[in-house]
This record gives sequence, structure tokens and C-alpha cells, in this order.
Amino acid sequence: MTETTHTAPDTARQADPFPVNGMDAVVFAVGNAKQAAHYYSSAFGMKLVAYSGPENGSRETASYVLESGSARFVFTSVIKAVTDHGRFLAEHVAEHGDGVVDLAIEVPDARAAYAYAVEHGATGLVEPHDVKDEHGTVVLAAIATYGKTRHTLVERKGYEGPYLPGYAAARPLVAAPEKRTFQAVDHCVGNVELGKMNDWVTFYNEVMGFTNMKEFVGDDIATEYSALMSKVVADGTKKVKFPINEPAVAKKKSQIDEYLEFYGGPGVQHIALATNDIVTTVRTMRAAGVEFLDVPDSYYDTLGEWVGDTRVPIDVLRENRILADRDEDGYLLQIFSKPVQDRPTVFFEMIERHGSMGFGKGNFKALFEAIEREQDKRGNL
Ligand code: TYF
Ligand code: FE
Repeated sequence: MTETTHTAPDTARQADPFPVNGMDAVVFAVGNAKQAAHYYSSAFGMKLVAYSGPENGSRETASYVLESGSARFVFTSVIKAVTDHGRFLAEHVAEHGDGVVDLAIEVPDARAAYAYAVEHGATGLVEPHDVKDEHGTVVLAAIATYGKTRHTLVERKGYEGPYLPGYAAARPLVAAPEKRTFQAVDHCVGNVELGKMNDWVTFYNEVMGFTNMKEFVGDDIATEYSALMSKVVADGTKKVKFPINEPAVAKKKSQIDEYLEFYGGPGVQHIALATNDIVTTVRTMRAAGVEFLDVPDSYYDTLGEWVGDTRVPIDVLRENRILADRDEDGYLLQIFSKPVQDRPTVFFEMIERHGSMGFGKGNFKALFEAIEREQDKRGNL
């Protein structure tokens, strides 16, 4: 974790209206957190580090905290709802299936961040407050974003416990993979309703001072093949990147409409995870049963003509169905999982960046056609 001091802020930080340290955690509400913790351990190579449940004083919920590098996922299930929080989580799972309830952001000053956000139009959900245990004190606050998703603002103040007060350290569930499967959250994507993308982009501009990245999928491309529009906002240091998608009208039902229908409203669509060895990552995850989207072989027949030299030879990309894209800053390698629950909602992206700050625009056609083939299998014609 990066150390921040209040005494000697650098100029970039002074200029940043909403400084962030990075993503703190992606929090999922799920039907069976015990089994989710096992899946993300065995298939995503994550390590269980903390637990909160009836054994240590949490009678209402069980939560498992898993890490891989700087990435942290929390899986929470309701054991017996007794408070509004428990009822919220139980209803969330009933209505949306397994999904993301919180994209928690680590900030150097949660009180300042919350005040700035609320002054600039955010809906406050939890007022800033101290939470402490024998490992130290954290400050937590929360604001609402699209759908029922929230951003908890986490100020860690050098907190030394395994996650947050109330959590006890836990032992890994499975043996660690030989090589770390991924090391960070690269970006978190939200799907919002038709016509709402720009409102949410403006929300992040105003409420968090996030700026727009150049990656943009406009109408022209949307109507041709992609059936979605997308814009990306990021914090001043580009550590937190949030693409926002909305459906576009096309020949077939948009993949974003399919998500909105089955999720029951706006929410997190995919989490991209950064790896520095995507080939090993994909081989390991496939061997553990994770399914990835396939692209036609013809994608690889022409890839070499435009993508230039990549660390991984094209025949190895082909063998593993990994996509590649290049822009003026460099290139990236990426692959997309199929949805990781029965509903066609949340999925993952694995991404290896070499200079490129993009999101794989050159792959959108091949990728979206692959997604549409999956939609067709589900009878969505
Ligand atoms: O995050 C992104 O923008 C890329 C591209 O349904 C993308 O990963 C966009 C929409 C989508 C799948 C991938
Ligand atoms: Fe992505």
C-alpha cells in the first residue's frame, strides 16, 4: 500500500480535488460466500486472509476476504437477516443474483473525500466514522453510485489488521499457485440504462473529480456491431479506472440490455484483473475450470498484420484464445471469462499491459461478436 502523509502533500496531490490511493476492495453479495471463497481460491488463485462470521461475533453475515497482490475481493452472505444491512444484502442476492455491492476506494482522508463528494452532488449512505479494534483505527464512509452499488471510502491510517476491524485473520483454503494468477484490479466496469451513460460520467467528473480517458465507443461503432456505448473515467493518477457502458440500439438485443434484464438494473458488469503473464494465468484458470470467450481462428490470421511485436508469439495467443491490441502508447493482451454465475451478468477480464492505457478497442468487434454468440446460445436472438 502506498504511504500518504498529510504534512507534505506533493503538487499533484494538492491539485487533485479527490485524491485516492487505489481500489480498496471489490465487495460481492453472494448466495454462498463459503463456496465463492473456495472458487476464487481454487480457480482465481486467491488467498483467504480474513474472515468475519458467527465464530467471531458477526451473527448476521459471513464474509471472506481474499487477496491476490494488491487486489482484494470480499464475499458476503447473509446467515440470518436481523438488521437493515442484513435485509439489504439478502434482498440484493434475491433480486440481482451474485453481484458487486461495493467498489471500495482507499483514500488518504475519508472525511474530506466524503465531504467533497456530498458537496458535489453525491448521495451519502454512511457518514464518516471511526472503526477500531486492537489493530488500529480506520475511517469509513459511503456514497451511492449506479444501481444499488456503493463506494465505501476507506481511510486506513496504517491499520495493521488483516482487513477491517471485526475481521479475524484466516488461513488459505488451498495451496498457493506456483505463480500469482493476477496482481491488481485494473478497472471496474458498470452497466447503466439507455441514455444514462453521460449522466454517470458527469457524476464521476463532479463528485470525484475523475477525468475522461480517451477511450470512447461512440454511436457510429455502436450501431455497426457493438450495440453499446462506453466512456471511461479515472482518478488523477489513473489507479482507479471506471468504464461506464450503456446499451445502444442494434440488429440484436444489446449485451448491455441482457445484463440489465437479468441483473435487474444497473450494476457492475466486469472486473479486469492485471497479470504480467497472461498465458500462465489463462492456462491455470482454464485447468481449474474457468471458461473464457472464444474468438474465431480468423482473428489470429490477420492479427500479425497490425498488432506488431508482442511478448507472446501469435501462435501462443491463438492456442490460448488471448486477444491483443495496440495503440500509440504500446500494446495489451486480454481475455474475457464467460459469466461466472448462472445469470448472464458479472464476468472477468484478465489483462497484461505493455504501455497501452487503452481497453482493447481494436478487439471490440471480435469480442462483441463472441459475446453475441453466447447470447444466441442462451436463446437471445
Ligand atoms: O472495459 C472495457 O471497456 C473493455 C471492453 O461488454 C469491453 O474490457 C466493453 C464492454 C463489454 C466487454 C468488454
Ligand atoms: Fe474491460
